[in-house]
Amino acid sequence: MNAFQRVALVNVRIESRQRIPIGLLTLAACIKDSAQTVIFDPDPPGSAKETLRRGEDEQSLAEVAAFNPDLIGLGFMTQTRFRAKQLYDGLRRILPRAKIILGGVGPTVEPQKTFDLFKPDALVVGEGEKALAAIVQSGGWDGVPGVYIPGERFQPAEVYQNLDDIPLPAYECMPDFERYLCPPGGIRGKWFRRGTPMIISGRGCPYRCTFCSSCLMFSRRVRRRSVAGVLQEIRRLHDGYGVDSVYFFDDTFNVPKSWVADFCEALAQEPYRLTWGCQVRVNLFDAPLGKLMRRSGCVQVDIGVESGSPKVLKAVHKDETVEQIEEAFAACHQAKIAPMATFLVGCPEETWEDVALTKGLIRRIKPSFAEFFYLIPYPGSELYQQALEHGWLVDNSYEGRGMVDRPVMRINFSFAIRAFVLEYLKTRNIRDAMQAFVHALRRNYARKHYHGEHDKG
Ligand code: B12
Ligand code: SF4
Repeated sequence: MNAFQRVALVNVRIESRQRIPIGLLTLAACIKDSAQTVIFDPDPPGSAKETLRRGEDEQSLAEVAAFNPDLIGLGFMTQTRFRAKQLYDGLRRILPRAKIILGGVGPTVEPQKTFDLFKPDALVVGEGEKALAAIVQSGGWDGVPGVYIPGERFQPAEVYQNLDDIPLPAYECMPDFERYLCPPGGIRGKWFRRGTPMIISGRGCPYRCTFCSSCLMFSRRVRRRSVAGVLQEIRRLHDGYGVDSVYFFDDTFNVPKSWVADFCEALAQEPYRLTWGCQVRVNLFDAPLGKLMRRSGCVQVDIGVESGSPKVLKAVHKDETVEQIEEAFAACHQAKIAPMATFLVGCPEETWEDVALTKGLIRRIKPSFAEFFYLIPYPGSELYQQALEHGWLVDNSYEGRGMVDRPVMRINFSFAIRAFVLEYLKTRNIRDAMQAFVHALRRNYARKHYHGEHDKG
């Protein structure tokens, strides 16, 4: 086969909010010297109405078709798979001669299922830089490590051991990159004239939270970029695009702590002023580090607290204690960094007593912002295996934002099962019964919360 000449990388997004697709930008950087490369980021349909959806997608698809690629790469997560399929079918229809390959977290954690659903020309498991470069240069995928072929022995993708060897994200491959720089940016409570682009300063996490599948992509071994390399990326955003804020989307920015200290020292010496945020683990965060971060421009840290119950923290293998959580939030307040806390509801073994412990913790740690999520067992995570083994899943569709708005696992509350049975007896319809089940969970959750608060007042 000849090398591919024109490559379209297509981002799969279900949120209307645009964040730079750093994975595709990095892939583009690795192939742009071998092939003309353009990244497309179609907006999700704004309305559920079929006609409108088709109309909107036709426009996005026509833009890809106008570029006339001979290779199309689609990247997606489990939760965006349904949207990926819509785009895939459309692209197959309007560009029947183009080859289409799939990659990203979704295909990586469930390669066979994804292959069966899409029937793509090829599917890449794991980090895609080296695999995609080899595919583009050779014009095919035979023998390329990382390419998954059903029934054949899988050879894992080759990865960059030194992340500094990966070229910087190719913003120039996105004709409309400016739209990601639209105010107000991505740090809560702040307004930035030029948005808040995201940076990844390392890959891999040594921890083993049961709800996380990150290690399947990046392994448990931490690889950090050099401080100089990260500063180079920031300088390019600052000097080239006028950016004055960034958000580090690393799984865990403060692993190891010493890297963060070096980074803050170096950033503070830079001629520009940068405002930034990141995600941290509490067991590796303290007041001296917080102050150092604040001095170099950090104004917000996101912390996955998950629960105030030691039992629940243990059940999800968080490897953190309630005391460490309290100390870390105190350190944030002392350093004048706004801590954002996220919590999980519906963890295995969680009871109302555990929820009460979480509420108590929230009152003590006083997060500046807080978000609550139902625990979702993503394929690839240990929790997913547990959920399958115990029959906890009540919704296995993984379709869209809906997944975060309702519990998808059976929670230990028998009233919901009762609602399910009653509805089923009434309608003989599993779907309706399922709906009654989740509504009962939500109603009960709201009721208990309301009464809990009310009783105390
Ligand atoms: C930043 C981020 C977001 C951003 C958006 C990112 C974006 N613009 O793409 C936001 C905040 C919007 C987000 C939202 C969600 N996210 Co998120 N997110 C991340 C995070 C922290 C970093 C992603 C990233 O940029 N990584 C760095 C780049 C280099 O890696 P990458 O994108 O995976 O790309 C590499 C490979 O995947 C591959 N690749 C990717 N695409 C393609 C395409 C081709 C053709 C090929 C060959 C290869 C390839 O090559 C790339 C380079 O090595 C990851 C965790 C993580 N460590 O990755 C979670 C993660 C991807 N998110 C996750 C989840 C669950 C979500 C949500 C569903 C959360 C929710 N419940 O609402 C939503 C989905 C909403 C949506 N997409 O519309 C899960 C996915 C689990 C799963 N099984 O799918 C992850 C893994 C977190 C976790 N630890 O569990 N997320
Ligand atoms: S949730 Fe975060 S800390 Fe836990 S294993 Fe995943 S990446 Fe690591």
